[in-house]
Amino acid sequence: MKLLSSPTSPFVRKVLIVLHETGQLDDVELVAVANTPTGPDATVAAANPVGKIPALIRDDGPALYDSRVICRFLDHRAKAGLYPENRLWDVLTLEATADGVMEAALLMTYEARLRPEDKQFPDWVEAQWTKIDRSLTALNSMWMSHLHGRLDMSHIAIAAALSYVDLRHDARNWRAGRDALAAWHKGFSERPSMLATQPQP
Ligand SMILES: N[C@@H](CCC(=O)N[C@@H](CS)C(=O)NCC(=O)O)C(=O)O
Repeated sequence: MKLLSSPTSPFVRKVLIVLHETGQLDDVELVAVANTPTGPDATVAAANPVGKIPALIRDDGPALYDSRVICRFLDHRAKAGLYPENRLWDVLTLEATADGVMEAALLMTYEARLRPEDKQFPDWVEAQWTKIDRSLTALNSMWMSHLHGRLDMSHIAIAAALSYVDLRHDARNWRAGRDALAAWHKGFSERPSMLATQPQP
């Protein structure tokens, strides 16, 4: 299989962490692409009509896309149990929260990097940050016992999201007032799967 990827995409990192954690790294060739909304990559568009990475090109079926679909497919393939039946709705909701954080953080990055300076809209950027802020507060206040439980997909997604906020929006200091989440992230970041997938900007 081929994974259309980029070294700093948090959505790609989710998939890479899953590949490491489930022992499937050797089954996938990474194909690096440069793909943005204003500079789309033709290979990506051919695999995923929505034009986003990650996309997983398989030998025996159509390409899979959206990190949530790919992660679930890889979990199923390895029978890894990252989506445990008895906690499924919590896991999926937390994965959606992590993806929402990544999406808002990525839109902030695009606004600063891709939109001409005279067209940038600070209120809109702040509105994206509000989504992240609220989500991290919810994780810190409601979900720490889940995060300290047995590894599941939500842990991986949340770790990838927090690390992306560190990479692009470090100045926002998300750890302030969120000691529990910060300590969890520090511990999780020491996993071999996290160390091996650190972004190389
Ligand atoms: N919901 C998608 C989001 C993927 C995404 O936004 N990927 C970014 C790179 S980090 C991308 O390819 N953006 C190009 C675009 O928006 O056109 C997923 O989970 O895979």
